[in-house]
Amino acid sequence: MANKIYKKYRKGAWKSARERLHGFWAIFEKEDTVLICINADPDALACALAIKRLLRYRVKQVLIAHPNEIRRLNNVAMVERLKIPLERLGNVKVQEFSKKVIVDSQPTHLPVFEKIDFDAIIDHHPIVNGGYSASFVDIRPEYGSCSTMLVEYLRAANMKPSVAMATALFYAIKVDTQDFSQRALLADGISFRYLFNIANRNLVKKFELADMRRSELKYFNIALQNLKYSKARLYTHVGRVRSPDILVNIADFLNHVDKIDWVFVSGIHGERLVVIFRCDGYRKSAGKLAERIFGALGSAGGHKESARAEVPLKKLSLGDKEFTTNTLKRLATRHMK
Ligand SMILES: [Mn+2]
Repeated sequence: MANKIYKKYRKGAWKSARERLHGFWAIFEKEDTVLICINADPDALACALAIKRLLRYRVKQVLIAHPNEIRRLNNVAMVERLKIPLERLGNVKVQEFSKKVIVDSQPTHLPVFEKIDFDAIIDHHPIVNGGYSASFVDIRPEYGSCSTMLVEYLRAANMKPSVAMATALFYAIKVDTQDFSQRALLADGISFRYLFNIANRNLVKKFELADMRRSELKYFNIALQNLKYSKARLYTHVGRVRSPDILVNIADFLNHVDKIDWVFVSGIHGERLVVIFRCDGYRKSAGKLAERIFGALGSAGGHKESARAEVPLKKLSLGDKEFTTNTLKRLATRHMK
């Protein structure tokens, strides 16, 4: 029986979400131990939770594994606050699992995935070179998020997501569609609306906000101490930083100040000077200015309202002079009226 269904569905010609769901279920047996492989980002994490839910009571065991270290603080916040059970793929004996599923990714995306013989692939990325031999393949590249696809599976199965799962799926759709400013289908909107009433949106806000370490607050002190104001422009050099991301946080913070046209924040990371640019993007282009100032020395560019430059320190020919906020100001204004 199971075999018959499996054959019927393996071609991928499903008439409805229900048929697709049954096609997916048909490849599993009660004794199966299932490994779900993800490249851990919010969408993949949410999808893995949803698949785990779909397979509850249908298989013996489900484990979610990821090869990448989760570094992004927003994603760490999501995993910790939702208590998402995860294993590092390197610590898992892949061969001991009777079924392997990959979600929000494809076997060709990572060398570690290429070595695994997957039974099911569910994804929304463009098909790289097709022809996967998995029993069940559901790839819909037009979807804004893979979580939208999984919401369709859950609804077809009449499984209402828990608050935690709904929160994960809701956040995933927000992230992958960049709050619906990126490619998205009506289907993404429908899933989003469905989750809206179930998800904890305060928690979602917390995931979105959590992008700084407590140990990095000291850089704000330095930035404010070194802050220089002139002609509706703010300049500050923060000195050596552990991660250049904090310079972005500081620039975004200073960009909240009223009547400021430009914000310039610099810092040193490794052997490089990193400069973050902010402006209103109206009749100005941060990207172009960054290029004019630093284009010849290193990498520089961005958008109208935000830009970034990274320059090897030795290219700045500072001699034994230290880089300061005044140096930053001089460099910036050299190319401004
Ligand atoms: Mn995705």
